[in-house]
Amino acid sequence: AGEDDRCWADCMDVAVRMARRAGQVVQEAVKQEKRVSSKSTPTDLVTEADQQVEDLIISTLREKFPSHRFIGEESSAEGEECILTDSPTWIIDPIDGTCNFVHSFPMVAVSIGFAVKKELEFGVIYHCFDGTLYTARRGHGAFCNGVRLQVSKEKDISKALILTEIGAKRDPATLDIFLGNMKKLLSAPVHGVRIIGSSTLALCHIATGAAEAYYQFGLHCWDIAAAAVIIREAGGCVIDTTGAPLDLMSRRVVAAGSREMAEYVARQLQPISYERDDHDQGTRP
Ligand code: 2AM
Ligand code: CA
Ligand code: CA
Ligand code: CA
Repeated sequence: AGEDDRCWADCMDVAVRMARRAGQVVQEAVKQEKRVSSKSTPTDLVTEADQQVEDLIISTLREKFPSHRFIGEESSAEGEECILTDSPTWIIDPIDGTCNFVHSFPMVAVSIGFAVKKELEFGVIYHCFDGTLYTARRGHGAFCNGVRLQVSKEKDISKALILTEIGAKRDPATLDIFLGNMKKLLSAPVHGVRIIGSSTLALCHIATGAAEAYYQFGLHCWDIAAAAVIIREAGGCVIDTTGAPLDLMSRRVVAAGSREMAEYVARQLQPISYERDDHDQGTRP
């Protein structure tokens, strides 16, 4: 166990260097002209930079750790497996906040999570615009630029700042549920609701205590893997919107400073249904 611990610590050092390097590439790419196209829906954007940065991260890590597995947003889009096995697995979002990136709106991050035996071991998130680095390793605390993080202790929903994100689905029925959920919370009444356009940075704000709770439907394992470790190590709670333990592939999450706050928010939400990410799990070794 001690040997593994040292091994994952070394991997995390590599992840930190990788996130910084990738983040600098993103920062440069923001100033260049962007080649934008769409994926599943017209509002589901992707740029050449998304693919380039993911290729850089995965090729560099694969060379260092040839036996490890890699799940990345843009490789998964090409039909590569998005299945978590017991093997050491890197879970990568090369550009979180692609729409922000396209608009040069300064909320864009590189997110690198790492799981072994399906348990998250560490997470690294780099804010590409201001260079803030969020890190955590299981059992070793969460940090922002080296300073220890602690979640908000606020238990009263009427004093909460809530964060969420808008998914790519914009059909009327989905929007009705989205707005209904927001109405429910706004009339709680919470202090406020914010949508910043980056799931990973929003989750980092739960870890720092800048906001009390976060919820989202439709997100993927690369949006949550790194951040989940950071929030938990900052003393927070990350669960499924059903109240069950977090399932990285469920496309649902609630995070909060406390379990009570997370469960309260979860109870207010009507779910938006998305297909699981590991739809073919069980059919492969
Ligand atoms: P991305 O920029 O890496 O695609 C706002 O769109 C936030 O939600 C971003 O962090 C975005 O990640 C993430 N997101 C992407 N696809 C989504 C989806 N289908 N549903 C919900 N959130 C999604
Ligand atoms: Ca995307
Ligand atoms: Ca993302
Ligand atoms: Ca992305």
